[in-house]
Amino acid sequence: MRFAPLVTEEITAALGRGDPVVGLETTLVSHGFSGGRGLVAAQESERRVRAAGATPATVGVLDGAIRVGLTADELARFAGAGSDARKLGARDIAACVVQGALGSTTVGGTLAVCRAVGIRFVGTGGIGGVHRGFADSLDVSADLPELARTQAMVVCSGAKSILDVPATAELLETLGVPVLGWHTATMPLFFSATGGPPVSASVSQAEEAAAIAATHWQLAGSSGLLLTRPPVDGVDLEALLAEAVQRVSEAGITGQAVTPAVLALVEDLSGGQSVEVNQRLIADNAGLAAEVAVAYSRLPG
Ligand code: PSU
Ligand code: MN
Repeated sequence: MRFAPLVTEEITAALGRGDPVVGLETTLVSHGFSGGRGLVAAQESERRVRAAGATPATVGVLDGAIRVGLTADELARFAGAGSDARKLGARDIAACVVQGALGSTTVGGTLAVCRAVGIRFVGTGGIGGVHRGFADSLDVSADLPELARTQAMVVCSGAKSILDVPATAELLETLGVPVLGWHTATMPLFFSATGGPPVSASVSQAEEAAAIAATHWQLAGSSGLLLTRPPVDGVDLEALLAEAVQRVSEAGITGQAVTPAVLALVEDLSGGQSVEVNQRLIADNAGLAAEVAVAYSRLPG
């Protein structure tokens, strides 16, 4: 079919054999960091996925096609475009393809593509969620409903702490999405490891997480799970985050532009400290997603 996702031969072969494949998003590459520094996180994520024995499948829209698996040069185009790239939730993908624009998929957009091609594990930094002040703006990330309807496990460091994390945790429960904590009983707060709401279950082994995913999919075949991993060397940026959210709101920035604007301001206000933590946790999460994908592929049938 003309508009079907273009999947690389390597990934097609791996999926055909039932070998582990890990989906990776591109919004963090283009919009998540300033100065093209998202490329480091993306390359390191791919390296970590391979090191754990899985195949990385980075997703984006390029030259009129949904692409699953990108070359190093193609990945660099997303980093180079920065916020000139379109930010693609699931609803934005089709228009971007047809109009031939460069588009980076969010977690939600990436999940929609993974659903179409049969990728069950995704690694990222932090998912989108319920924004602070949601009662006035009704700004709730489309990552959440996509997670609720996709048979995939997303490994992340919780929801970005620029959000209302307790409200996000409540909505995840409402949507029936299990929130597993990797060696933790509370949901990590992205930049910091502690202080979040309780997870629905704590897990300590990749095999355990894989078996929970398989069991969950027996009951709810088309629903997703979160595996949340606290950042190593996290930092408490709460005061900065609150200030950044406030300033972005005062500047009248709304909708899809909020997250990139807040992240850029946090980068500034933290003197780059947030960048290091962010880059590291993204790669660590990709590595863990690969470990669980490998364990899943070895579960006894
Ligand atoms: N976390 C980051 N950097 C990012 C994002 C999350 O540290 O760039 C991106 C992810 O792609 C996520 C998206 O899916 O932000 C959510 O955006 P929104 O809140 O507009 O739905
Ligand atoms: Mn939004």
